[in-house]
Amino acid sequence: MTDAPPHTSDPVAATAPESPPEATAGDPRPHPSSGLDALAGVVGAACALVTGELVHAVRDDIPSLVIAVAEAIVDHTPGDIVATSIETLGTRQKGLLVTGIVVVALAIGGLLARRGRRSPRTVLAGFVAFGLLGAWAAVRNPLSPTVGSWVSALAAAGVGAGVTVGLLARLERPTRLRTVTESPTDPRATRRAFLVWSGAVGAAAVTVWGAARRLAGPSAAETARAGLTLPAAPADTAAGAAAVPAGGPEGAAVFDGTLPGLSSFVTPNDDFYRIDTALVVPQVDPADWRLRITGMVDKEVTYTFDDILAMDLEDHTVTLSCVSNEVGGPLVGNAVWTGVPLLDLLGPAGVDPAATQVVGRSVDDWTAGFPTELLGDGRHALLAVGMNGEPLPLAHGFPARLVVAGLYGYVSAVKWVTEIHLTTWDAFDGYWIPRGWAKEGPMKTMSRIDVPRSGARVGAGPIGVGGVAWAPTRGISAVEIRIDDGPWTPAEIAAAASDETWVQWKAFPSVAPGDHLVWVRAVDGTGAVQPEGPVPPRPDGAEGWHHIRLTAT
Ligand SMILES: Nc1nc2c(c(=O)[nH]1)N[C@H]1C(S)=C(S)[C@@H](COP(=O)(O)O)O[C@H]1N2
Ligand SMILES: [Mo]
Repeated sequence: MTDAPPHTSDPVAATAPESPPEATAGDPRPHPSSGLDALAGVVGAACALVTGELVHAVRDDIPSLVIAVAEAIVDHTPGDIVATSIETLGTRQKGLLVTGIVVVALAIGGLLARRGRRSPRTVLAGFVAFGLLGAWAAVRNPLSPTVGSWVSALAAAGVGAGVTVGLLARLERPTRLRTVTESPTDPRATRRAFLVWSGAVGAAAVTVWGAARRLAGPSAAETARAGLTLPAAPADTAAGAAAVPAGGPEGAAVFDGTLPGLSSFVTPNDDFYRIDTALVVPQVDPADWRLRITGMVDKEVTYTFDDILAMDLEDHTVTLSCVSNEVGGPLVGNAVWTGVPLLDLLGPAGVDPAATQVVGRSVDDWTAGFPTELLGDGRHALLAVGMNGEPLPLAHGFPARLVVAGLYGYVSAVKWVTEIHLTTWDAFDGYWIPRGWAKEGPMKTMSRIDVPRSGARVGAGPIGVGGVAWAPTRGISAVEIRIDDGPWTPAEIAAAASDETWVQWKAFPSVAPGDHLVWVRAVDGTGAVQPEGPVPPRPDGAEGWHHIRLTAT
């Protein structure tokens, strides 16, 4: 088109044959770019981020810079602003955070390039600042090697600055990439060459990124887990234990399969809720894993994973719930945990009787603490290595985690645990405490309707209603349902395996045609009726009677 002779019928070419399309009248020699220099920085920043990913793919203990920055943001976000949203960060929100960081990084690259058009030093300084931030974020992670993190971050900064400066130079320099009719200094030719270069480098970055992701392969932790068979724990290992052979706990007539939509007694691992602050699941190779018992003890003791497997393992069914679970919410599950009682691990260390708090710390430096006295009250408190007959899934704490019956996860259930620290109640606050959550986290009595789903249409007459109810470690003595403002009537409850697990319940009330609300409430083992609430999850757990809406026709 630009080669078209002046007599062409193309009106644009005829009137402004030498002007780039966006040039305005009276701008005889437009600057070859305005937005274009920003593109150099965007591509440069992309190359910097990809460098970080590539290093991470080759050495998986050196964190991805994007993930490291995201984790730093999560940790430094003031608890009273977004505490709940962080604790309940789903995979989607984690993805959004990472995407946000990438977009901001690319935008900053663009701004840097615009500023640094005439001064490569500004670009370099900007990228170095970027690199320092990345390095700081990466070395914060106790799992990552300091030197490696620094090298990765500075390499990324160097690549980013180099690419940006190199591309900017394409905008200034006469080009050889031109068509015959263009002069070497023709701004259009320069611009075209710049775009070609930027596109090529950008595409290369994306390709390398894809390759880096494939290069990563399974981690040492995944490989180790796949090759691991847990020694079998003897069935029903302790008084009151709920060992669950296939089909259900001994003596417990579970309602599995009797009412479609009802939660199974044991929650399959793949369906078990997951909550943690980790943006990528920590990959802990059991060969390198250690559990240290520290603090107010006669002597520090360190266990290897093999030490743990050689001890007497026990199976206990324990219901775990997140303090952030709303009334009727999904952040609760029931699993058979295989592990070693905490008391067995603490014994050889000799706990100072003045210690009043047990603090668990994870490889990613997350902490939770609970009163030492709970270890002696008969509840099961385990270092768990197995979940429902398998090694712990990576997302649920492989190779080992804590499980303490009757406590919300945020004060007890440390995943990827690596240290148990004995201290006093006042000397230390776990991760969520300064972020606005209660220091003590006993689980409240709660019940949930699983079926029918709220909004369901059912036939008038008798209908099946069912769900689960839990109050570890008090147990559930009754579950009652109510239609609209009618009387509370008892539901059938499955025989409880122990007071530490949820129970399934079901009822077959008759409903008249029309819209109805169905309510549930539980009575715990002490006879206390579940409070009506409603109380929000923060600071110490939701309260309230769950209800659903249905239409009978
Ligand atoms: N290392 C680590 N452990 C953690 C957390 C965490 O953020 N990091 N979150 C806790 C919280 S708030 C809950 S509710 C439980 C959830 O355990 P799950 O993901 O296996 O269901 O893990 C606990 N253990
Ligand atoms: Mo939680």
